[in-house]
Amino acid sequence: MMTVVAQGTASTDVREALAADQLRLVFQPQIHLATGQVVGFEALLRWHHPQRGILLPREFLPDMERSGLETSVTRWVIERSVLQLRAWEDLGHRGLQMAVSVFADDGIVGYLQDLLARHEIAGNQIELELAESVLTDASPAAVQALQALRRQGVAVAIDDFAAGHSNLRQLARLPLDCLKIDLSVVQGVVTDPSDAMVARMACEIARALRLRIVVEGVETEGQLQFFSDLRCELAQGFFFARPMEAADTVAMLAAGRTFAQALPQHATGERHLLMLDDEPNILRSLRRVFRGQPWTVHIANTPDEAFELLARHPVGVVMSDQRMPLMRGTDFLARVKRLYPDTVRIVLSGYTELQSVTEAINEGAIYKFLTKPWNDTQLNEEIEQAFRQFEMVADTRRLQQRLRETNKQLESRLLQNEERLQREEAALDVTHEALGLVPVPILGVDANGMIAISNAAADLLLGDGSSVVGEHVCDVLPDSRDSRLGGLQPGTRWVRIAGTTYEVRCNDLGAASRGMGTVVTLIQGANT
Ligand code: G
Ligand code: MN
Repeated sequence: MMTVVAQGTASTDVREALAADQLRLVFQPQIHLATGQVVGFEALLRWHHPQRGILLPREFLPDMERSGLETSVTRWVIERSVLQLRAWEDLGHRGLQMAVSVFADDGIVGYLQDLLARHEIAGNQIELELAESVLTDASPAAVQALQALRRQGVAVAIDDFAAGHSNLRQLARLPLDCLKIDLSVVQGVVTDPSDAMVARMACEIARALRLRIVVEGVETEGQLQFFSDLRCELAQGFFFARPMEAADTVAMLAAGRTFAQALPQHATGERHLLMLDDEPNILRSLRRVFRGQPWTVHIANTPDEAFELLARHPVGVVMSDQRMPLMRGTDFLARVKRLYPDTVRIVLSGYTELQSVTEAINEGAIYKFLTKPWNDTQLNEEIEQAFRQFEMVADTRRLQQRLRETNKQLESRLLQNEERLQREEAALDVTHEALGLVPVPILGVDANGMIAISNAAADLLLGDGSSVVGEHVCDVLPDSRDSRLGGLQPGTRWVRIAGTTYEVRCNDLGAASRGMGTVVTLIQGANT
């Protein structure tokens, strides 16, 4: 039977895409932020539709789900990914990882395991990315399937984190290795204080759950700096590279696997001043004023430009015009305060509307309100003072941080000491008890001849059963046959007690311990 497709209508049946071999994978590199190394790629699915052009997954996902083809497509993606890893290996690019978004939640375990074995790819070269909803709705069987894969080294990532519907209770129980922060959050971090806060919280959650963080959709150096500062492990996005065809990945890998030169480098102790004004000639003349000053000047014409610069450089002082078409200076600075609370913020304006100035000052958003036209020398002095203010706060913060660290170290050392004391106390108790059980009378005598320790046998023999601790050794031991015992010189002598002769052995302590004094042992002897 022939299917008649009306002219102009385009099929959205993914079955056809599979049958006519119209699906393709493109690959976006993932970069290790500490080193700039390309550690692997995310495989992204595209449908080369004969009429509609290249379609993104989100454009055909609903159709795919409706026709129940998630499993077939997921298998196709997994197979192509493993084959691509094999191709890279064969070209000498070893140990690369492939992140694969999967739609189906189970049933792929055996399939993947078989592919890995057949193409000799290690489990730890595959990372499965699952949407939050897929993971949190996962059946116990699906969770077990994931665990089986993880035992083989396959990593499991939660995709688009912080923009879905996170069930934190459940998230904490899932078998996960990695958390991908959603692109929409990433793109807001340098301009939107609430996105910045969400990103920080997502990182905290990942740390608490011991998950690696992958930042996706990094487009600017500022965004990258933000996440580097948070010590995120991996990043991907247009800033580094767009998703590319397999052939282009090979060219890129052959040229070297590093993006180190693209990573931001921060030197501390430098002074950075940011100025925002909608009038380019004001910015130009301010630049002239600051020529020769020991600070780097960054200029921005719009708030967005300013936020990007703020994210890229360790700016200490921010100076803004008040009346601008996109945003009032005081509103801009209020936002800067929420993103970078330690910056020192100044308004430079020819326009002094009392209300906005008062508000900004009362909210703590600004440090000084300066007026145009300005006096060059005075302005330079104001900026110098502002930097000193910034550095003072930074120093205080550093000191507080160091204090907190020192306190933490002290606390742990105290804890260690306490544990050691407890152990020693326990050991001492045992020694005491053991001494008590020895059937030979033993005394511990201090340097003055006072008895400090006695065991049960000694008490029985010398004190009629009651403790002789505190007595003088000469009062409880009769004189020896040949000399008084008082001196307790090391050596052996003999005494008679209740008709029995005892050999008195005196040993000075301190050879093998920090003990002081003498141990006196009475050994029943035949010598008379
Ligand atoms: O499903 P997932 O969240 O992995 O989809 C990522 C999508 O985002 C891909 O289609 C990819 O092409 C796209 N993408 C990757 N990097 C960037 C980026 O830096 N900016 C934008 N806007 N999109 C990106
Ligand atoms: Mn994603």
